[in-house]
Amino acid sequence: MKAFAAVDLGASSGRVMVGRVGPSVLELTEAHRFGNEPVRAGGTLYWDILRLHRGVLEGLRQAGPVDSIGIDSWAVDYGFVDGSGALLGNPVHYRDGRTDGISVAVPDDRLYQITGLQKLPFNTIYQLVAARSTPQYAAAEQLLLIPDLLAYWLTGELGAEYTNASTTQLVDVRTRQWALPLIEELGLRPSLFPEIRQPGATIGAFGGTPVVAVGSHDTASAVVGVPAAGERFAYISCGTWSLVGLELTEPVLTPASKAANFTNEGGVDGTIRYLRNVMGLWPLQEAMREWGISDISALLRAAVGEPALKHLVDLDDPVFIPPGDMVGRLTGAARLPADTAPAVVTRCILDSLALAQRKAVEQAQELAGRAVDAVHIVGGGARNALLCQLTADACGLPVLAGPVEATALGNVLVQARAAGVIDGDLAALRAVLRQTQQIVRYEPGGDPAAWQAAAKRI
Ligand code: LRH
Repeated sequence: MKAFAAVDLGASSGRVMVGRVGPSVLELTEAHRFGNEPVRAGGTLYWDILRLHRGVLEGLRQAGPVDSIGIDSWAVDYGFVDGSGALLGNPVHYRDGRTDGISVAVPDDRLYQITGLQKLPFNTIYQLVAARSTPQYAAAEQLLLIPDLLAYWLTGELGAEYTNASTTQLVDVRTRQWALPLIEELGLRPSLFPEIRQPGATIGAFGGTPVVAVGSHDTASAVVGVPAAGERFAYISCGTWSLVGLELTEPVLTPASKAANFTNEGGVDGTIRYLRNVMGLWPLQEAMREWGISDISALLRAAVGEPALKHLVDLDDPVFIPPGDMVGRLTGAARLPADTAPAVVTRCILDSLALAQRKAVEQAQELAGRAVDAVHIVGGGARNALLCQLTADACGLPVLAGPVEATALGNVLVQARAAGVIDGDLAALRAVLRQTQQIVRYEPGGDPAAWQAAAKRI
């Protein structure tokens, strides 16, 4: 048996998990959990990066001796370091408004052909164009994405892990390297971008323990953690976001794929994560914060009793991206009074989310030319029985829910393979998940015609 520390940073909390792996064994325990609260200062929304670093150090201390350490976090955000390796300023949160209205000189079609990425206003490319004329940018030597920055602080080694680098919209989807001509064309300095490393590579050491690159984009690790057999499956990595799509071997770069805003993110083992960002549980999390409700179980029990598909909103609308007054935006979009009961708003969010997930599952199959037999839901959303059942009903497909900790498990599995404890491809890693993790099956039910009609309303 070997033990691996998985540092997993999410939008609202960070955790250090310890995964113990041996023949037919995969167990996860939480060593330490710490808050991740963005801070607004001088009108900008920042991540509290030093608090996160401290949480990582404390978590690794509590984890005790391990055979290696792997780090994953949300995508697209970065810090700059100068020539002496000092961090220049605090990393800015992707939900900050600095990219509002930012456009780049390269036409969208060409950007899609080069990078395969969906257009999201907060992609690193737009953040960099917004930052290009600042003194901080002028002083920067290297750009480090969040997991790479934390790994740098642990090991002193600079680099860019591939799966997360792919989310910047500055990596060539074919060569899997930085798209240097594009970077130059945008007036950005190619020297800012460190060498790309692949999941499984050793980055360096922290106090004698190897730090290993994993799928450092949390969604890449979550997709490794999908316990699917075969390839006829769709996945939904459901947390703050719902990342809905397929695992492919080649990107889909057709005009229809671009029009549907599907992305071709880089996955572990050279796979393509062909998916779309659906708004996920963020609107509900924000609404609960505003209502001062922390007990989601009671809220969901009340929402189950509300009439189905009565109030719907288009969760693909970017109006829901920034924080603040979520209830106002939701009730406004659903044409409900601002003081509508939380159970009604919750039902509206979950019906709308199930519908948005259905649309993405259908479009992914059509655009990639691959039919699926089941939808896997992993991440925190797998715990939400109402959402899982609604998704099964909306898609007309069985939903296989779990593991909740797919991201940390995917992180651990890649480390375990690098350490030689497990052998084989992603299918082999997933077979270990099926043997060891609890998965709940939801059969499709409900009224297909009602979902069909609802899909036309938004
Ligand atoms: C989920 C996630 C997602 C990105 C977003 C910025 O945590 O990494 O895949 O699009 O955060």
